[in-house]
Amino acid sequence: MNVLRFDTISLFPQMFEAITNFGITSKALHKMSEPLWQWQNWNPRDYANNRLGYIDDRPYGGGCGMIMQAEPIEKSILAAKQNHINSNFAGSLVIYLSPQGEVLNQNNIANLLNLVLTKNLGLILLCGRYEGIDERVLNLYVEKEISIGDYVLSGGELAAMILMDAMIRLLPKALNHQDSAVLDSFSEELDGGLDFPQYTRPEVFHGERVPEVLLSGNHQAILQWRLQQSRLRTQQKRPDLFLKMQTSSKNSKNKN
Ligand code: 9D3
Repeated sequence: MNVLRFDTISLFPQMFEAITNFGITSKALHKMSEPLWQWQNWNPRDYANNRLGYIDDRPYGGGCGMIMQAEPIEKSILAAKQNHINSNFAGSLVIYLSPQGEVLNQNNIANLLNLVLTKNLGLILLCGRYEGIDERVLNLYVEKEISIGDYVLSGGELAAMILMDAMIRLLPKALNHQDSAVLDSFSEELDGGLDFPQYTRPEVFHGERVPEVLLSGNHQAILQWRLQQSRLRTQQKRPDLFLKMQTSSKNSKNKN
């Protein structure tokens, strides 16, 4: 199987230590005989057209804040693309993390993972800072625009890391227990619903007992209870999700 390859374009590569140095994403990078994913950053500052390393300038038409210039971004993208070719990838997919993008969900994350692995593409994740990036370089190179939700961040790095983390943990060998991802929140097995409640020792905590069915050893009953809890919790905590679950299960019934 092809390796999952990320090339970020960022002024702050150290931020990515949050996923390269901690948890299962770190393990999948370092503690494997073969890394499950690869990461390299390309810093626009290294492609500045001045000795001081400035890569931003004031917006035409006025306004507050600064805009990232087209040329250092272009050079970074082209360097990442060349690197993909040299590393025997079939090509690249350039994604711009931006509030104008399609909002991430478990579905489009899994689809994106499937796309890059089957087509053997390297992902280029363009992370903006300041008030944004010169539109002309975006028009030339960006193939997909992704947002992580309707709120304002100070840059694209955290959004890129969220996308990367969510993709990496879907790799078959990334989780300790291979089937952990199967019963995830939003997974097909839970009908796209939320997680069921979980318990570990002790059996009694502040007078509250672990639900009896979980101690029964009846795996059929346990699975049924968990699916029922998942539905109940989704209905109570995320009525918007619950409505979508209803319509999508009706649709799949109609198709069959
Ligand atoms: C809405 C504010 N914009 C108009 C003045 C300027 C702006 C500021 C900061 C635009 C983008 C950003 C930084 N945000 C991201 O890079 C970003 C983001 C986000 O802010 N919300 C949700 N998803 C994403 S993905 C990248």
